[in-house]
Amino acid sequence: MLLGNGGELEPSTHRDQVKGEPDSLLLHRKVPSHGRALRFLLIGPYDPHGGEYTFLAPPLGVWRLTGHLSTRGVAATVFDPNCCTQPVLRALSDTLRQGPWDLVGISTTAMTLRYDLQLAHLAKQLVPHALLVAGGMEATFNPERLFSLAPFDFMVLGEGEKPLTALAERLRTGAALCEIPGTVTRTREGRIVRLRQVAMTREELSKAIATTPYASMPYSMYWKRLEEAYQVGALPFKADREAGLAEIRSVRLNTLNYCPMACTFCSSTNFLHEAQGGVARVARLDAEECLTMIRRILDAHPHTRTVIFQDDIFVFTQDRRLLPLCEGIVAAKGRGELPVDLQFISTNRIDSMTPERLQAMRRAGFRVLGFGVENFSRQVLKEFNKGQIYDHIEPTLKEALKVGVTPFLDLILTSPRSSMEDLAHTIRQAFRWIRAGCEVGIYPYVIPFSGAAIARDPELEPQTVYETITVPGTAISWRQAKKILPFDPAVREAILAVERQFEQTLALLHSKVPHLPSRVRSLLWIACAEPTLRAAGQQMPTRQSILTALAGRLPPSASSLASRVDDFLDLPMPVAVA
Ligand code: B12
Ligand code: SF4
Repeated sequence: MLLGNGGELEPSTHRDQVKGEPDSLLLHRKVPSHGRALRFLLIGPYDPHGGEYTFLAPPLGVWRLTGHLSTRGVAATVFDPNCCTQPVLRALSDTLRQGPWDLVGISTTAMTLRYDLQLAHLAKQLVPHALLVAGGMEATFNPERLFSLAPFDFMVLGEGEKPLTALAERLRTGAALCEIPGTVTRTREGRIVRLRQVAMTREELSKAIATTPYASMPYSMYWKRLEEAYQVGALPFKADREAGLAEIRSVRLNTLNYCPMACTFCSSTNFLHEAQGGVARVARLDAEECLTMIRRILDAHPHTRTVIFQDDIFVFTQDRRLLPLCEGIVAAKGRGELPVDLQFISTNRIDSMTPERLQAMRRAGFRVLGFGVENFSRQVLKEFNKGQIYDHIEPTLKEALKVGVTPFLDLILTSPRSSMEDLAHTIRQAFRWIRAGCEVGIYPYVIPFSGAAIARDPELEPQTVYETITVPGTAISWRQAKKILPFDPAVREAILAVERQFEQTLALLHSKVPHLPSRVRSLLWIACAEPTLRAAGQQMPTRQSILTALAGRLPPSASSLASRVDDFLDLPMPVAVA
């Protein structure tokens, strides 16, 4: 190991070594636990750039697994690479040396994969006798690739609770480590064997969520770091400081197993289907169970200001849970069981919102409601398999703003078949709704995550841009799909130009402002899109109105930067329109 020497990994030769493995008998011999309690180390997805682009939080998936495993007599520990007090590789090495470990589990997502694999290689080097297991998104959708990139013994498909319990039982009894539903193994001949598992039932899910060890999760460490990074204490107005704290002091609660809406760009909608090899049943907590979990979170973290419901969609069109839950929250606040100013955030189907539901949510303390609007063009929404939401966007946003809830809209500016009009319309609408009081998060194009329908569409192959990804500290690399660009060459050029300008200008702002919330970033997207789209003959809001809105949302110390944005944009020459 070269840890003392820049923290790099030795070039790995393990890929060749594991080629003939894992044979169930070899695995079986690998981990004698000698009658002591089994020890599993579970590592969350590793995002060294986190915090700037995402709101960091403890990795809920692996924490839930440790809670579940502890009810099965396994001493499971979380290693959270995003919350280390020393360099990550050193911190992990120290933890690995505090073994013995019987199993090291790595959680994977597409965007964090290179770093997740870096940690996997390190684990194999330092604790070669522990079983090395991958779980999460990439392990489920792409086990072949993962076996070829790192010396894993097993992949887990979908929910980790049952497969890890089965592995623990076999390790404890010395039984062969084979034929475990929900795992993928590689035979001696290199053949990949998938054994599907049925998704957890409602009762199983409810028990798993109930075991989440909130009291052990280091939320306060995350809050402290975020408060420092965002310089909340230095904000001049109390209202801004309070808003900053409400945003930061949040705890995440997951009450649903998956969202069945099947948007074409979404991978998580297919996660449990992939694991099961068929359509999985939707399962979620009922209102009473949600309230119990909220009380438990507040007991564990009394300074919590906001509970974020982590579910992909929190409110269904046919929803019998929402109103009783909101009433239950109001009553619990009234009885003093929950702080009166406790707030909530959730992500919802925009077509499931009614004035009655919005009012009930407002009364209960829902402050921000996320809506996956994605795009304001009906055609693009149809392409995303989301056409049914189109007619609900305008009335729901108006109603939400009227009752005093802030809608947060996620937007993808272009689809593969977007026209210039679609793009311009979405920019205009984004600006309109930001000015009306909505928050907006903007992505320029579709990222083809493994598992998403759009990533498997052969027609889109020519539009897909790949990049070569390398596992840091190794020579191991692969080609990963990075973006799907529009077919129309003019739209493609436009969105790439806008993206370039956004990145340049963002770098300027970042040098002056520690934290740029999504409302600033989205206005920056609009400021960068306006000249390009105007040059393409599209109607746009005036430059001045965009820059004024941007200046109004930058912190006072940086508001003068807005007028300098133009200096940093490589503005195109206007095109004469006949
Ligand atoms: C909440 C969330 C976040 C939050 C908080 C994440 C956190 N720290 O908990 C924030 C905003 C910080 C976030 C950030 C990012 N996220 Co995110 N996020 C989610 C979301 C909506 C829910 C995740 C969740 O908590 N699920 C509930 C828990 C209980 O389930 P779970 O994590 O899946 O874990 C279970 C199984 O997967 C499995 N499992 C997981 N890990 C392991 C490990 C082992 C060893 C085993 C055996 C099993 C196992 O067992 C667990 C229990 O059953 C998902 C969508 C989704 N529905 O999954 C996207 C999602 C996971 N995120 C995604 C992405 C891309 C990111 C970012 C990379 C974005 C970015 N550009 O920065 C970052 C990565 C940051 C990081 N360090 O992890 C993508 C991943 C795409 C993909 N196919 O890989 C998803 C699927 C959303 C999407 N479709 O685009 N995210
Ligand atoms: S609504 Fe959201 S979570 Fe559900 S399928 Fe669409 S993008 Fe995925």
